[in-house]
Amino acid sequence: MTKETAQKNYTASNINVLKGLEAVRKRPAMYIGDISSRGLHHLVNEVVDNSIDEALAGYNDIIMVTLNEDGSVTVEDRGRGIPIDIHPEENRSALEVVMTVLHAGGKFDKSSYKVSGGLHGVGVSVVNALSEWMKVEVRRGGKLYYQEYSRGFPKEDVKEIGKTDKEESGTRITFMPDGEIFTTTKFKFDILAERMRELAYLNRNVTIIIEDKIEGYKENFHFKGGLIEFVKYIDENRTVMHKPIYIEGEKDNTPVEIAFEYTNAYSDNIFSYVNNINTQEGGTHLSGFKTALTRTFNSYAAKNNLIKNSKVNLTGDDFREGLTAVISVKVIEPQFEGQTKTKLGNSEVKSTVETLVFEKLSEFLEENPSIGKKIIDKCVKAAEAREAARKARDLVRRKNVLDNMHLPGKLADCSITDPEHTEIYIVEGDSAGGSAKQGRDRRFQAILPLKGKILNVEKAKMNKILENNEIKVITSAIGAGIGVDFAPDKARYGKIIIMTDADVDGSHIRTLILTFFYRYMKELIETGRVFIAQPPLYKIKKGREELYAYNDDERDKILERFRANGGSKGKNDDNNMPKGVSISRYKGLGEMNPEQLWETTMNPETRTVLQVGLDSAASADKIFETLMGDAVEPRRNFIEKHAKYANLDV
Ligand code: 0RA
Repeated sequence: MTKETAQKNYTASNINVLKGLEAVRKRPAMYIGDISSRGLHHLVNEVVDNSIDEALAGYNDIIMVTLNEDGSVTVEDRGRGIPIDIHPEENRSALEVVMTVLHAGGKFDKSSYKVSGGLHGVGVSVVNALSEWMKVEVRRGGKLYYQEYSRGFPKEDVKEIGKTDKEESGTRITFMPDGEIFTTTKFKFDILAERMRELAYLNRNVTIIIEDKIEGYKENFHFKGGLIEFVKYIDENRTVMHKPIYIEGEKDNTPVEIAFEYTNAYSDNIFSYVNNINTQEGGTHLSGFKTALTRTFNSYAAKNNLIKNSKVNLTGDDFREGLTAVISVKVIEPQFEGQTKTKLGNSEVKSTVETLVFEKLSEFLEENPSIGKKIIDKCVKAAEAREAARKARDLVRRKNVLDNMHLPGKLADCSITDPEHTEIYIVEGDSAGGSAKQGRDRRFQAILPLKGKILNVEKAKMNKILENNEIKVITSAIGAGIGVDFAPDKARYGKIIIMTDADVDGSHIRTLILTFFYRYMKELIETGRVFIAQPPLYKIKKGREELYAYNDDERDKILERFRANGGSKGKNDDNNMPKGVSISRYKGLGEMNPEQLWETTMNPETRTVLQVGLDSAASADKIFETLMGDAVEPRRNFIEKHAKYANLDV
């Protein structure tokens, strides 16, 4: 841009752009959730969502995501290409408007899109504002256009830089995340691939290719079977009872797609999506599906005399035991509600889904009577087991074990009772439990030491689960019931913090506890109340100065500093004494005295705790099933791939 044109173009709209981009850089978390790894990966999803929108509009069938060698990312599609003509109100290329104006997102012409995805839906301009640089290439009408930006500002006007095939169109966006904004700028292939796989299942016409040029990974996701393949993938390690049932249709302008099947599992696994967004808190589409399922199976069973011998009534829960389902709806103007804004509120969608499922499922059952009978038989068994579990639970309740009037003896409770302000540490072992009890702030911190391992709930029935002592203790300490009875509002603590040793046993115990929470107190995880304590791995001492390191990198940095100050030159080996510097490695929590434990791991002012979240509910389910379920081979593979403690334990 010459100085003259720059001045001429510097109008009110430019000032607004400036303010917009500034706002994004000032408060990035408001636009992308946070500035950690999660927010970083969100940038890619945001750009990909635009290419998915092009696909939903019917103009695109391929998306390529590339992690480049220099740390930047390229997202490329074969859509129509972002329009380049002059935008009448803004007086500059529409491309520049899309890339630099907040909420322009490309959707200024609402008629060109039916629905659009993206949780935050903030648009590509936000990604641009948070990138050190961004480059965009557009192929349209036989020409190739280009523009480049620096932290959201165009470096030059959009220019034509070449010709292309007339038939060719599309958009290619490359960006370098800004190190001034993010705590990390390193993309992880696995995290991105997980979402790309999910998107490919949800949009069966799209092929998504993701490549990591640094690590040399490449995946090509294309699932002709869409949701049918998705449920098969989710149940890969489960024993299924029949081929998936598939329902597809459109009513009141709302496309609905559902696939489901029954397995021999005890819990249900229902994943619901609105405009490709995982609605973790469910909503009207999910309740429509559940209602239809109960209604259809009840009337089918009655009509075909399949429950006349059953002594118990079938409830909605019975029709969902062992159910794996994926529900995907596209809603033009979705209203999101709930704690995490992932609950669909549009009331009309309930009857849309309900009517459609009732119609199509009835039809399916008429045509597949043997599957129908199998499912009903299973549901009857579920009802009988539920009845038996209820009796077991009543028995336990009568003995007051799950009653919070009788808190477990091992629990050292806190004095404050308002869950807003309280937290409970679930601690591995009595000796660490002892240190934690002495070190804590007893006003708001409760300590519950566990003895050894809790039961693997992935492999046990409800009545066995209720007999397990550690599970009883955890359940009564939290005081909000368990499973279908779980009432999150009754939880006695606002934060549940799992504190285990940094070794193989510790990580196993942690996984067992998390599996239990995920299956039987899921809302705790969904509402972000479960945390993992981060005890230090090393204590480094020099003279009177004592420092803690939480990983090897930190340890090396501290040693480096001591060395620079003290002129000593030693190695980082355990128990090495380089001139007055000593390192001790904590092998377990029990090695720390109460003061150290408080200082390093429990003091809210100084500690770090990891919040347990569900990035993708489907992948969380898969991980727990892989780690805790029946199949051995996939577990071994998973552990080999993700093993962290392999060299810590020798
Ligand atoms: C605005 C309008 C149109 C398409 C797009 C934006 C668009 C944006 C992105 C972002 C990544 N890939 C994209 N592809 C398209 C409609 C164009 C028309 O009507 O021709």
